[in-house]
Amino acid sequence: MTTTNSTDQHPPARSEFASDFLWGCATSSYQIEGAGFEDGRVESIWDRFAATPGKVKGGASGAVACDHYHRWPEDFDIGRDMGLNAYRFSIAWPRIFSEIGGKPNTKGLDFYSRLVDGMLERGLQPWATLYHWDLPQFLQDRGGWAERGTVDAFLEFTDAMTRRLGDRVQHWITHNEPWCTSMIGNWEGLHAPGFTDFATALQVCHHVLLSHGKAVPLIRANVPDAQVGLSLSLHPLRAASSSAEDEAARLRHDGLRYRWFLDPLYGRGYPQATLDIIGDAAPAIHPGDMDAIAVPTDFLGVNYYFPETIQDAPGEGPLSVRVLKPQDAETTALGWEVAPEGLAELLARIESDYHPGPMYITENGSCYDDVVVADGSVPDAERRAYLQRHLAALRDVIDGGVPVKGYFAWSLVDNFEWAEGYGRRFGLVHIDYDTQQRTLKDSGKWYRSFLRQE
Ligand code: IFM
Repeated sequence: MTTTNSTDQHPPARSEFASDFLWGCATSSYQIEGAGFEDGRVESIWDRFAATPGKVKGGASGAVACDHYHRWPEDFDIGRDMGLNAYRFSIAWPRIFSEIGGKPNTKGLDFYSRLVDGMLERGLQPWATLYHWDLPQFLQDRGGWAERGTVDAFLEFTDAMTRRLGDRVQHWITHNEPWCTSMIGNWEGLHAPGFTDFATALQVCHHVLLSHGKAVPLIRANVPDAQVGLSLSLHPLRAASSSAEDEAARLRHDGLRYRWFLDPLYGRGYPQATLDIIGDAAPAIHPGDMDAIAVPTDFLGVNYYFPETIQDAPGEGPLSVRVLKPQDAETTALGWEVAPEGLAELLARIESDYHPGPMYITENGSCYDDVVVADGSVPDAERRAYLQRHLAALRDVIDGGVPVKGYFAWSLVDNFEWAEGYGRRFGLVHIDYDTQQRTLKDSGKWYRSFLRQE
């Protein structure tokens, strides 16, 4: 297998990808839906976190967001007109269950049923994500993902959703970015529920992976011809220098950031070198858990944004590593390095390490400070270039033999960017949060002309 670096020389064309390649955009419930407490939706951990002073920039929350709950027909029309043939969305668990052991909320089920019909009517293949971070607060109140019982609650939720939508939705993603659920939310404390305890984060991570493993057979039982996987956020990792210390630091970080997820999913258990480092912080694992986690899946979802550079930092955190900010590199408005070749490098590595079968880019995108200018357009040339260059890198790595079958741009619309609030825009469509007006950005126009081969 070879990867080339023609990314910047040879712009991508749709005709260079397989005719059945999936072209989508991705979103998530809390980030776009709004309708915070409508039709029986209960509080999520993100409502609670956002209401806690100092946690989210500008005191923002997802209570209104893009009002997608009411405006989805307009959003799906935009997606159809862009030429998408797939759409990735997530389901808000707090719309479906309001108490432990309760009955699923009919209004919540009906909403997602209408949403799926709306996608199908517009030629958008629905890709449903079951968990994109909006855990019901009542489950957090009894320990959240750190509690093993939340795995059972997730299976109840999975059962309700797959029974209701499984006649029309074949593609299911159990979890979006378990790293963020566990580590950012429970170790770094930057996301809900906002804890800063490493051992808790590792226990959360184990339960999230376990819930994935146990959900897969359930989804298969409820959904004819189900295609099931999960989406990991991954980075190619670079050592800060050629010193032995930095290379060793890179390997330690790799053990937690990459192999901690992929090794168990592909039947190798948690990496022993990482277990040796984390010692007593290791999660409680019951007999059979690792076999459950290693259940075969139909695809792997890869979310790629940027590479990470790792430096040896004795005594810093449990791993003695520091993730450096990019130096002298092109970055987005969030300070994330722009590195299309990193996408190719990452995919080639996953393929060679695990042979996971079909892979889908379930998120890739960039944040810039977009404005609507006098003529009503949104000239986001940097995002357009980001998209073009990443698609060129994707084409090259596929040509080199890596089986990627689809691409979902993050995101269809600007949205609630978690702790960053609404100041950070990732959409191909601009949202004016005062008027809820949607405006296709230049990047979205480019994606449209690419997809329609104009
Ligand atoms: O907005 C997020 C998304 O919810 C998960 N992946 C990364 C995106 C950009 O930060």
